[in-house]
Amino acid sequence: MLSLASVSPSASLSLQKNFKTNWKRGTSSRINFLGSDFSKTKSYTRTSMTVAVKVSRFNDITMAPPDPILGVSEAFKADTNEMKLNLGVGAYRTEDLQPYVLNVVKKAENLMLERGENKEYLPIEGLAAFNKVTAELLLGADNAVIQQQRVATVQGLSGTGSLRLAAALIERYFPGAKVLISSPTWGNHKNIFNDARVPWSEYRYYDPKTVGLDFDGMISDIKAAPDGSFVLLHGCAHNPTGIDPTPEQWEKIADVIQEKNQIPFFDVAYQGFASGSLDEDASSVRLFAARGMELFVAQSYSKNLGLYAERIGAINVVCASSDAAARVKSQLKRLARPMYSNPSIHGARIVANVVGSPELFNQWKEEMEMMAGRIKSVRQKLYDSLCAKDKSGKDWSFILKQIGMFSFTGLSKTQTENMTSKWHVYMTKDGRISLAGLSSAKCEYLADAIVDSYHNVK
Ligand code: KET
Repeated sequence: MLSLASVSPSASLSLQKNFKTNWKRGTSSRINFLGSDFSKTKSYTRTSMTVAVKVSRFNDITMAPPDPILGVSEAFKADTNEMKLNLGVGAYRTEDLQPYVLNVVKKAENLMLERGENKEYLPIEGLAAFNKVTAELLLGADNAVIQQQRVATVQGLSGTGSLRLAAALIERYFPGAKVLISSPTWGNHKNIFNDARVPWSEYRYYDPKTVGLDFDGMISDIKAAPDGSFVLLHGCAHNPTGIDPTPEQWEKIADVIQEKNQIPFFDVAYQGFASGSLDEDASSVRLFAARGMELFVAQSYSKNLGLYAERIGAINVVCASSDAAARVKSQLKRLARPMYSNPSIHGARIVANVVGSPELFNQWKEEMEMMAGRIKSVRQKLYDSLCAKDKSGKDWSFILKQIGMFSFTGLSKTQTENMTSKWHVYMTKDGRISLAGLSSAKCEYLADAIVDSYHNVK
């Protein structure tokens, strides 16, 4: 048996080469390396370890780029400048720029501890009490689709996991069907459909000239898409633009989707955060459901209950009959089982306790209004600071028209780079800033950074 430890350095290099080449060709060289059983070599010394590491089977795996949103938080952490500001990820911070755990969440957790609840597996579809209240919160408890048991609700791994599960269902049961997504949209939408191998294309949404909705472009792109396509819509507080259709525009969007026999697919990640009202923010979804349309709705409790790390959300499929809903649910479960088996329980219990108890529910609404209110107040203050500092006559009022957690500043990629390299303001390269990560005290500083980047960087 040949001992690798006895091979000279130059020979070991050529051995590595052979090893790599052979492996690529798919021969059985891993086991019969130069006639010896590599994995069983007894004199496996430090030299042989080095050889083994240098011929990594992962050599062809290239370094992935940082995530455009979550990668910003990583870069922020590494910055030691004391003026640094993280406006990248959409996560609520207090006026002291600290993460915030809602009081109702703490109360719900205390209740759970008092009850001494166990940690048994959940069913594949998740916690029944959660699934009930989440569909009711979205659609309204008295909605006919709920009364008639026409909604298939499955607890998902927050908004992302719920979108991904629905994408898997589309891939399996609507092969070749296209998903239309807004241009621009939340960065992860494209990843989700790409990974699920669901083809997608974009519809016009944002008009940089008016800094508003390109409604005509949106309608004509949806009309031009194949019948039977899925149309991904942000239920409220469109990310990243902060621009939502008006109720009249929603009606027209529904008309076109209905005419084209398309299936609306709502992403509801900010219910309560756009207007401060849970019902108002669900009105787009309810409008479509009231027309008797079949639709998908992915929900997230990351933002409105601050449960980011609990990964709690749901996928709801509103169907034409209770029978269809039962079948869809069974297939969602079938898709979930080999992916992650069943979801986690902690966040589901929190939501079930908060939404299911009138007392906690009312307290939640108050806390949500407080969070939405703080964001509105920094939005106003940022606008005031920009108007005071920028003497060029530029109209910054679009900031006040946008809703939700974000402001879409219109800053270009190079301007956002200046925001970070010179001002230590971390934001996504599409020009989005999360106002939920801004304090009143930092508004002037941010306004200075924006005015400088906007006027002095091309
Ligand atoms: N949809 C939209 C529109 C969205 O902005 C997010 C998160 C999600 C779904 C999913 O969130 P989840 O935590 O999986 O329930 N957006 C923020 C965080 C992220 O990118 O993951 C963001 O845009 O900053």
